[in-house]
Amino acid sequence: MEREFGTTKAADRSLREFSSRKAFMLHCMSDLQAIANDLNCDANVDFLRSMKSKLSEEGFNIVVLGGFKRGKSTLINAMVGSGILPTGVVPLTSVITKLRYGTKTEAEIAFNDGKRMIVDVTSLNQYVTEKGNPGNTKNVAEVDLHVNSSLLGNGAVIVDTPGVGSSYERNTLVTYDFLAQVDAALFVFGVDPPISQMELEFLDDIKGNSNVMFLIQNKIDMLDKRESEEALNFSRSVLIESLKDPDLRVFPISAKLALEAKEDGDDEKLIRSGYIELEKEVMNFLATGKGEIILASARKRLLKVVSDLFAEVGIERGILCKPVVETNEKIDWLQREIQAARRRLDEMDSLVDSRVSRIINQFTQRLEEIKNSARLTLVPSLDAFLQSMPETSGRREYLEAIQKFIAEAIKNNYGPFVKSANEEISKGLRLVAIDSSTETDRSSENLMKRAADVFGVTMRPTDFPEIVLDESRFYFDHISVLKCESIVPAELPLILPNRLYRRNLARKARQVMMDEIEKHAGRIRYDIDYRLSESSRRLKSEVRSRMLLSVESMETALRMGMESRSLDSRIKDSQLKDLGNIEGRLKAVSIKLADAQR
Ligand SMILES: Nc1nc2c(ncn2[C@@H]2O[C@H](COP(=O)(O)OP(=O)(O)OP(=O)(O)O)[C@@H](O)[C@H]2O)c(=O)[nH]1
Ligand SMILES: [Mg+2]
Repeated sequence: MEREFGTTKAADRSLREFSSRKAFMLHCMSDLQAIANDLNCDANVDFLRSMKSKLSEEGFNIVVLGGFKRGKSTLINAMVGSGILPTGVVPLTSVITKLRYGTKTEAEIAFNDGKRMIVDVTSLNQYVTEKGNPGNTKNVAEVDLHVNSSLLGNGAVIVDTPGVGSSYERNTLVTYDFLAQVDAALFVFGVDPPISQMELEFLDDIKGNSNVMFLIQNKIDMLDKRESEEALNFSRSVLIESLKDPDLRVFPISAKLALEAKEDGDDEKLIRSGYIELEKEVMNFLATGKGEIILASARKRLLKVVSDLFAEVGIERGILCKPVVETNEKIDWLQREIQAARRRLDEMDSLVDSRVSRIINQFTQRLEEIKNSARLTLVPSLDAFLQSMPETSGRREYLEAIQKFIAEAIKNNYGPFVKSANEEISKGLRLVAIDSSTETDRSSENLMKRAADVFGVTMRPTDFPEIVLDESRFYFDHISVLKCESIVPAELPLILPNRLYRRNLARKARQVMMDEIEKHAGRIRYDIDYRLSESSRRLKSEVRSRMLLSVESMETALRMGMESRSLDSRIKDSQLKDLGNIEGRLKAVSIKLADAQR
């Protein structure tokens, strides 16, 4: 039998609770899907189907990052309680490896050409390690490792990344590329050395990309108690200084001891390893942060479907019960209202478009100003820097200093703008989203209330859920500052006398500085434009689909009601009974959903 790998109980609880609440929501969705199906409301059936598949895939990406050989893969092994990932003393992991839940433990290799292949975990090192797959000659895109662990079963996906800063430059790039998909990042560093400049730079680069960063000092078993306290104090103070966060927490752990403890079922050792605290914090953060948002948004969407379906039942019943002449007028009225609601949607689209282009213009204008002032100030400051360099410094040193100067100048020039643009654009977009959602929800609610009134449907105020705002749909992908290109010295003949060499290099450096100013502004402008347009497209389609759901369920009610009017009274009676039945099922789901909030 396949073995199940465990997590600690306390840490597991929060995620387990998330996963059982998620299962409950999925259950409600299936109930509603069956009801919508019985009401012939295809739009709601499709909506519920896609919502179900989205929610069942919803989980948390926990990504383990850090310098090479710090114990990232060992930590993941400790998390799932099994030495499944290859670990070792030479730089090893070279491919992104995702650990997902599976009843059977096996590895699925995805290649760059789209092919996939299942292999036994014992041959994993043939694909994910530098030794088995040097320079990724096997063209592996990533590896999905299916593991039967309760932590993964409850929705976590743990990602192992190649260590940054190893002699394999490509591995560092693989890791940078992956950062956009992170829910929680675990940053692992060691005790000896406690934390290096390279690690601080990496942290500085990635800090804007992840929701939260857990800082982990691994390998504390290599030191005695006093030494490990010293190491912890040292790295904490360096990190506070560098990340400008006086309250940051560092988790001292031994991944090696934690893994041994889990494998041997040794609780005392597990406590000693410091691992339990870390796991508890990470799981709590995920379940109460992202998890709450996912569940609350699912619940609100379901309440909206419930209210649409209630109205549908009521309208259909209204048409069936009342005399034809009386209902004809009502039907005409509702049809006109539905047309008007569709027109309001188009107006809403253009309103969102114009507000988003105003944001784009505002920021591109500010960017243009920053670029222009950089052109006036950065070259003179480069010249001043060049003048200050001592004549005695070597050519290589000279070149490196210039490159560093340009990179710093560009980062300082655009960095603060990018940071504030990210914050302000996210805020601005949120406002647009709130306004357009509120407006659409209000007009759909009004339409429904009046239709209910006209057709004599009794609806309680709670049948109209509050605004549904799905934050994840219109989030804004943050922009970042690119790395600078190097000055290529090859064009400068080395035989040039020093003074001439320097003069030529200075000229080239000025050119590179000007090019970098342009290039960065262009890239940032493109990013603002592209990402905002993407967010606005997502927002419009979200708002539209919500309104259309209400409109389409009313149209179905009208169609079904009218089709049944001409039927003989016995069939009509039986249809009315069916509608009563459906209404009862709907009530049951709405009570279940109301309970879910408690
Ligand atoms: N003493 C001690 N050794 C550890 C600990 N965690 C990991 N190691 C050792 O450190 C070495 C590197 O561990 P890995 O887990 O392969 O490190 P990694 O960060 O995944 O390395 P790359 O994939 O190459 O970036 C191995 O020899 C591990 O046994 C620990 O807590 N204590
Ligand atoms: Mg590794």
